[in-house]
Amino acid sequence: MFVDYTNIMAKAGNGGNGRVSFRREKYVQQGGPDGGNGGRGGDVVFVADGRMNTLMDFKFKKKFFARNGEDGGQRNQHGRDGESIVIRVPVGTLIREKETGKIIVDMYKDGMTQTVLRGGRGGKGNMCFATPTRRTPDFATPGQKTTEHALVLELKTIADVGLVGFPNVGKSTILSLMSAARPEIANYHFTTLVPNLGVVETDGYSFVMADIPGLIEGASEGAGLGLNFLKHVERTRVLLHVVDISGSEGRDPAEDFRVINEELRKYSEKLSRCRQLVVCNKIDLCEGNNENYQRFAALYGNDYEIFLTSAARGEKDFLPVKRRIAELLKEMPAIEAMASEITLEEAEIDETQWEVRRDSDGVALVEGRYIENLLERINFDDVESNRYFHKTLRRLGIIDALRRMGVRDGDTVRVLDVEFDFVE
Ligand SMILES: Nc1nc2c(ncn2[C@@H]2O[C@H](COP(=O)(O)OP(=O)(O)OP(=O)(O)O)[C@@H](O)[C@H]2O)c(=O)[nH]1
Ligand SMILES: [Mg+2]
Repeated sequence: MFVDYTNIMAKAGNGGNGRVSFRREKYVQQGGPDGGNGGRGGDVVFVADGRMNTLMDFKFKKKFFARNGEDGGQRNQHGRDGESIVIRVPVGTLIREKETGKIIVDMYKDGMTQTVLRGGRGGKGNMCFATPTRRTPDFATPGQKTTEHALVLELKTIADVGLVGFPNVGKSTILSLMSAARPEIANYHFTTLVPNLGVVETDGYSFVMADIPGLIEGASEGAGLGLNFLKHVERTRVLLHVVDISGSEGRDPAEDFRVINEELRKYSEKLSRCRQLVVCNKIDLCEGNNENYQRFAALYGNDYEIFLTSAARGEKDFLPVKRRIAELLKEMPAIEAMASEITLEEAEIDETQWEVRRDSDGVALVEGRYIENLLERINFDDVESNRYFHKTLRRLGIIDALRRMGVRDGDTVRVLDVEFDFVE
């Protein structure tokens, strides 16, 4: 069973509560406050794992809760942080918020790690609130409580090259000759029922190739296995379109080629515009009669690069195919991640929790709980992160508010302890 779409429930850990406590020692009448802070809750972290190729495991395990932070203790003991939960998914898994369907993150790179839900902050113990004038604070703050989130996991395989074609034309055989993958190969239709991936190496360059179940006419209306699997080659940069040039099953290879392209077009504009190389396979079955091939080449030779191959004769015919693909890929832009459309934040922090003002020196300040929380998540050395930060300021209306306050291009703005130049 192949699973490429499923729901799960995830929850980061609650922050532990801060503690109220006072020192009790022999002979000490009134000890000072010694209530410790609560620990942070664990995060929910996703990792893209190149060895996985299905979301099957998630059919059985649905709940992924990180551990809560411990409450603060007496004698200045801080609560322990809750353990994070790490969820491994296949490369190419999109993680969406179920409620809105929006993409949280595209786990598009092997080894990529992404925190999707942050553990709640620990509360502060009363020892934090002692001041010269307030020696016995009898309060502490609670840990931040987190909520459960319904997430959708959707696998859209990432591969550089996708094999497409009718059933039984030799796609899986070709994958097995070009890579170390060992997909099932057999002389009947729909041998391949799930996408297979293989790493192809040539002259020190390597790329990933995906083999999917065969397509037939009407696939876009659900014939055969339908178009369900095309999403697993939708993100490829090159399609390797395989035809049985011998017509060994009584079909016309030129017509096969047209039909498959028509189905690709019906599925998606993007897929139909994808660079295609054509492999005319099973030439060994033509027994010296090249008529099919000549007709095919006459029809499509101007628009496509065509390779004549026999997978029955081993990998020999596929060495030039490998090399050509590598050449093409080297010149193409890398596969791009799908943009994140939403980040999940714990509800307790409210987007209205910010304010702008000027300090006594006239420097513009941005403050508030939302901003503190935002800053915790920003890495200013990272361009992406920086951009997100500025976008968020704009989205919340902070940029407008600063402008209304008279801040102009180039003025310094201080956000907590970070300073930056205002740009409209
Ligand atoms: N004679 C000959 N047989 C081939 C060649 N390539 C593949 N075959 C045979 O054709 C049959 C189908 O090969 P597969 O690689 O399973 O074909 P597929 O396109 O993956 O088929 P599906 O998974 O059903 O879509 C197998 O019996 C292969 O051994 C070839 O070049 N010449
Ligand atoms: Mg196959």
